[in-house]
Amino acid sequence: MGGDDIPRPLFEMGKWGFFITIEGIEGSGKSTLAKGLKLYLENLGLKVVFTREPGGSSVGEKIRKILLSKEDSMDSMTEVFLFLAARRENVVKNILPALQNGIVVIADRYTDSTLAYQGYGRGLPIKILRRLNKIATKKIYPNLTFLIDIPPGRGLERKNENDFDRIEKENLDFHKRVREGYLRLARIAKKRIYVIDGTRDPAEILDEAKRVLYKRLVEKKKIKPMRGE
Ligand code: Z5A
Repeated sequence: MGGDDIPRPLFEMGKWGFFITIEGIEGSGKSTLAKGLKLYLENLGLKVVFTREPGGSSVGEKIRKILLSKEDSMDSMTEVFLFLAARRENVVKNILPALQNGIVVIADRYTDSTLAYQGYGRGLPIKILRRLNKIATKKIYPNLTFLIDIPPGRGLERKNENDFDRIEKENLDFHKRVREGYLRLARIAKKRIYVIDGTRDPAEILDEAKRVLYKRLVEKKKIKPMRGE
């Protein structure tokens, strides 16, 4: 039978929400897309929690300052543990409670960032990083991930060189490995990770993401589709 004139949220308290992550290299447009999707979902009548990593919680934001500080160098494994500590706190304090209350969570970066940057970028073993991600997240994985793909030079050009953080300051080869790593992850998790060409206009990127998200929410019975769909 047909639905209503507008898509209707079917989220309920006590039912699992929907978890969206946005990934990509620096300056790829993650925050821009996150803002657009949040507004879109709220206009559909859904409750949305936005979070970012590293950060998202009070402890996480303090860890973020340490991680991105230009002053300190850091052992690669120290870096992993700090990203994971921030993630754990974000899962426990924000992500899990929201999902348990039937809320949509949008995270600007999550587990794939660790695999792409610390795994493919720094060369740490992917298998170990996957295991550590599993522990840090209580096995809370995204329902849908948007990977915004752009060439590394393009992303860095969009930012002011003087503001580059510790990781942005890495050489171009590092950023190329991260991009390739992301694309490899997308080939492995085809169903979850949707790759978007990030070299286009932000409005076009948002439209494509909205179409994909809408379809997925209908499939997962999180919204009742419009009449005739
Ligand atoms: N990191 C890690 O190594 N391991 C981990 O596990 C995690 C993270 C979680 C912090 O990330 C660093 O931590 C990051 C990875 C590492 N390091 N690096 N390098 P972050 O997310 O805080 O910082 P970022 O990756 O550099 O993201 P950003 O600066 O927030 O960029 P963005 O969100 O992708 O882009 P934006 O802010 O939406 O847009 C940037 C600019 O481009 C802005 O002026 C926009 O107006 C413009 N823009 C956006 N879209 C477009 C399009 N389509 N065309 C033209 N211009 C655009």
